[in-house]
Amino acid sequence: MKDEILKLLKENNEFVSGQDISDSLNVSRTAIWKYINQLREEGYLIDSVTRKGYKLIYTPDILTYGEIAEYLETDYIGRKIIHFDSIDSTNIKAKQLAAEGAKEGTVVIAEEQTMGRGRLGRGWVSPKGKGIWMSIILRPNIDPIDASKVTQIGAAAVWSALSKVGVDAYIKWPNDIVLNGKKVCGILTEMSAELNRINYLVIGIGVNVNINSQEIPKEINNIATSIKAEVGHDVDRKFITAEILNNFERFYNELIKYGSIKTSIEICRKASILLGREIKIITNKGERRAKAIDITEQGELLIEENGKIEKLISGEISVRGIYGYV
Ligand code: BT5
Repeated sequence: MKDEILKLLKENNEFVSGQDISDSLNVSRTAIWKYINQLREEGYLIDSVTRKGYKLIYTPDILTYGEIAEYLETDYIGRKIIHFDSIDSTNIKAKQLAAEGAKEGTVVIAEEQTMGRGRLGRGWVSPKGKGIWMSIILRPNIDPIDASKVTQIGAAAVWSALSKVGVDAYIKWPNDIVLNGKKVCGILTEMSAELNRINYLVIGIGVNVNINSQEIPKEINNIATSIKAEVGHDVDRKFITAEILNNFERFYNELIKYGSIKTSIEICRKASILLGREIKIITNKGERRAKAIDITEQGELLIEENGKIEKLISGEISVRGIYGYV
């Protein structure tokens, strides 16, 4: 109901009377008052004048459903958004909600993460209101071995959203988006599964959007960037968030309906920063050098080492000139 009241206020640039809201949404005047106050707490400035009603004066830059809905074209991804001003990690929250039975497509978004997570226990810097820190809950009926395909879908969805706002990025297999040689987005896919059945997947997407270059912590300054730091101005987090979700649903539907991630792979290949280059593969057994040849229809990286071709399903890749590696 809160979102519907907001929509009504947005559609009318003028005062809308309590009676009109009450009539069109079938809600009591006291309930309206309660929702208006909730909106004010979220940062909306709403004027209220006796006998005239309510008028929306200012809309905050927040990633709630009420703010994203106008750009959303999906059926089920992001149709329920659980929004936090601050949280430890959206992936942790999403896993908890998934374990409690949250529906496929539920999205957790936070303005700030105090314990944002990367892969292998690493951290993810997530300053308030400056990025997109979100996690999508999925329940695909696929083999657990194919779970990493969802990361490729996520990378393709983010890349396409950035491309739509004129940001020309690259994809660094398996889970990074790179802008001018630095990391602008990371993806963390986590899974709860039995031997041959997935209970749920959580795909966490972190995009550095409006972080000023001087706000990027020193420790990651040489490897990380934001869209703002590269293009020189603020960009619309709401539109990009919706676009990521729109693309994600399209590409994900291909997987669950046809068992294919062809569209995503085409994008991951076209935008790849690795293909054709000499790369360093970092594993817990040490480092190897190889040439990145292709990304398969299954989302694996095809590499060539001393004339031998091999497939990687996940990993840590380093390339000359990217993230300062020389
Ligand atoms: C990733 O890990 O790239 C996955 C990041 C996923 C973040 C999202 S945000 C929403 C959701 N909720 C979470 O808690 N996480 C997900 P990895 O490839 O392991 O890269 C992590 C490394 O990137 C760190 O060790 C740093 O070196 C660097 N890093 C940390 N914060 C960064 C940032 N904001 N931008 C770019 N690089 C960063």
